[in-house]
Amino acid sequence: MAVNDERYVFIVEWFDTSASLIRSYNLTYFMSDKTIEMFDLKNKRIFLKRCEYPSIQLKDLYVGSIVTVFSRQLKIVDYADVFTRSKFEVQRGKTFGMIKPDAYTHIGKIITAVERNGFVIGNLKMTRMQIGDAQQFYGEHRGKPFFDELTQFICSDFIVGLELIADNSVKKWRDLIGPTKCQVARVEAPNSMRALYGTEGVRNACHGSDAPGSAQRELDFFFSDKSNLKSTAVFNNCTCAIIKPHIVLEGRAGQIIDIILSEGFEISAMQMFYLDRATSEEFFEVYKGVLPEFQAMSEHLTSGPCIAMEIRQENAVKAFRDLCGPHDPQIAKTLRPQTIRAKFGIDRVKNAIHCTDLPEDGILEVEYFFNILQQK
Ligand code: 3AN
Repeated sequence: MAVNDERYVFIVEWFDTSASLIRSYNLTYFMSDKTIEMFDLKNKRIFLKRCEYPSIQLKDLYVGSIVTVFSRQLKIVDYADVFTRSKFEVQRGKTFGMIKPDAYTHIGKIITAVERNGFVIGNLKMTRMQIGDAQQFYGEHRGKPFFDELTQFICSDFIVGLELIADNSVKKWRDLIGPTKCQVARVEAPNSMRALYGTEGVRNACHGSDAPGSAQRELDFFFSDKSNLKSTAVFNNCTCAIIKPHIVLEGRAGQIIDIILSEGFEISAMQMFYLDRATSEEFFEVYKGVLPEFQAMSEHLTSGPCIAMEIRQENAVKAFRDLCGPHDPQIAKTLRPQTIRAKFGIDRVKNAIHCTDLPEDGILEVEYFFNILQQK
C-alpha cells in the first residue's frame, strides 16, 4: 500500500437513544489528508461521506476510545481489518496509573506530567479504598513485610485512578514514575514523579501496573461496571466544576486542577465523563433561556471527555466562581486576568471550566454527576 493511500478502519458503535438500538459502522481514517468516512454496516451504505474532521486525530483512535462525530458518541469496539490491527494493537496500549494519598496536593502536577509526556487519559476517577479493596488490589504482595502498612496507607485518604494510553504505555508510565524507592528515584531519575513528590517506603506518590495483564486487571478493578470503588463526593458545602472537553483534549486539565488545589480549594470528588447530547442538555437545563449559547454549550460538552469535580470550601459557590472569573473569557482577560477563564478560555462556549452559578444549585449540580449519573 503506497504511503499516501494509508487508511485505518475501525468498527464503531453508536447507541441510538431514540430507537434504543446499537448501530454499527466502519470508521475510516485517511492518513494523507486526515479525513474520515463512515459506512453503515447494517444498511451497507455510506453513512458519512469522506470529509475533514479536525477534532479526530490519530492519537484518539484505539479500541475502547470514544470519539464524537457530529454530536454522536462513537465507541471504537474493534479493528475492521488486519492492516489496522497489526498497526495499532502492538503499539498502542493501556496501562493503569494511580496517584496515592500522599500526593493529593500534587494531583494537578502529576496529571500535567502525564499530559506533557504524550499519554491520552482515557478515564479518571477519584475514590477511596476500603481495606478489603486494598487487600484485593495488592493481593500479590500478601505475606510481604510491608503488606499491612501498604494496604492501610492506601486506604488512608483519596486516591486517583487513571487509564493511560500511549505506545508502550506500561513501560512509559513506569519510567515517568521512577524507581519504587524514592531515595533511589532522586538519584537515578530526579525528574520522576516519585523523586519529586514521594517521601519513602509505601509513601511513594504513584503506582503503575507492571505488565499489560496486570494493567487490564487493575483497570477493571477501578473502572469496570462491577467496580466496588465509589466516588468520594459528600454533597455539602460544595460547588460543581467541569473542566471542559477542549481543555482535556488540549492536555491542560492538570494545570487547572493544580490552580484549584494551590488556591486552597478541596477537590473532594473527581471523575471523567463522556456525556451524550441528552445528558448534557439535561445538566444545562437551568441555563436554557438564560444563556444565549445554551445549545452550543451543551454541544461542546459532548465533543470529548470532561472532568467533573466536587469542590469544597466555605461559601464554595461564590468563592469558586471568583477563581473561575467572568463567563466570557474576553471580559475575563480584561477585568480579571488572573482567573482560570482569562488564562485558559477561548470564547463563551469554550471557556475552559463550568462552575455552579447560584449557591442553592451547588449540591444539585454535584448530585447530578456523582449521584444520578452513577446510577445510569
Ligand atoms: P512498584 O510499585 O514500583 O511496582 P512493587 O510492585 O514491588 O513496586 O510494590 C508495590 C508497592 O509496595 C510499592 N509501590 C511500594 O509502595 C510498596 N513497597 C514495595 N517494596 C517496599 C518496601 N521494601 N518497603 C515498603 N514499601 C514497599
